[in-house]
Amino acid sequence: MKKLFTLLMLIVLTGAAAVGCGQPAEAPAASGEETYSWRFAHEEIDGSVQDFYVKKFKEVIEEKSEGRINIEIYPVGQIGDALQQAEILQNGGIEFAIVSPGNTGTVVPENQLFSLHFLFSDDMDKNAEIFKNSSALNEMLSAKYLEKNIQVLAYWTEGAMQWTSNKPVATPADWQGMKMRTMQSPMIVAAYEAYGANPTPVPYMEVYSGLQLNMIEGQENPLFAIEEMKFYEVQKYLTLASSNLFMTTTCTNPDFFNSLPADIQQMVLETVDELRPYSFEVQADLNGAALDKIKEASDIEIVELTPEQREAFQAASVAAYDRYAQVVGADGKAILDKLIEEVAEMTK
Ligand code: 6CS
Repeated sequence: MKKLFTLLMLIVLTGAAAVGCGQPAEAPAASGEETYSWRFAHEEIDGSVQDFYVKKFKEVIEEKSEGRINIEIYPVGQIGDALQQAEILQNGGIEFAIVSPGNTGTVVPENQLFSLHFLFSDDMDKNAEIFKNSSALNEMLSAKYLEKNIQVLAYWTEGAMQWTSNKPVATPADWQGMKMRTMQSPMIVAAYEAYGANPTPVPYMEVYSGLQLNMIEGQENPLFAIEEMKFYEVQKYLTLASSNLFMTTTCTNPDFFNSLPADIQQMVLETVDELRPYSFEVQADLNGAALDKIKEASDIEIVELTPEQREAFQAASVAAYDRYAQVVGADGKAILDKLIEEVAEMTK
């Protein structure tokens, strides 16, 4: 059924593109007076980090191009769920999408290194440097995406992951047997199995009802998502774990991108580059405001982990690193090893 939906959307969107895209048949060096109409899909709702990011992309590139480029935005649900959006991007039915590793570990298995806990720095300035300059990400991992017909333009984060649950969680043993909701990448499941939890993937739009009906007892997300999806209404504890980063990527379809004139390609790359600091500001603002909003709106108990408690989780998370190497294989292991080396270098 899901595959059929993706196929139908692809036929509809590809048909629309043929009529409205205004793309030149061959890729000239400069774009002249050509106009462009591109579709940009993301995985979240109005007011979210991705919503802000994509609206900013639209604003910047439409202005840069003096109105010759027009961006049409599709939030989650309009052309399927996050995985279906990624599949439509692969097949050329849309030109751009925000593609999160948490949703696409079955498409690009190597991207599941982002599910590993305590991989990046707690210092977001350092992380900004890593995302921009890491060759493990921008060369090795991006090559894996390209093999699947997805071109990554930027790796970025929507903030640190925090946990909500029905039972207090301050040690790995507290996760024992808990029915934890995760996104669909298999390695996220493995990351929580390393703590003894009983994780199960559930689509984003079904998490609230799953928690409400007690079919699941806990979940991870950045604070802005916990607030805007109102998970705090149906959970008793919020643990400020910052165990890992919610990572995402700005992606394009490579065949489409390569068909663009050089000056238009350059405009896209510049826009993505200009949005790097913006992505960090937006996540900091939304996540910063969310905690106060959650406290005002509920009596959810906030648990702050001590450094020693975080160290205990870090020690337990090592099992998931071993599992990543087994599941993803030698290429994935080489990317992870290189990334660990680069993170150590850039954070010393
Ligand atoms: O937990 C999820 O499934 C989702 N969380 C966020 C913050 N964005 C989209 C994603 O699918």
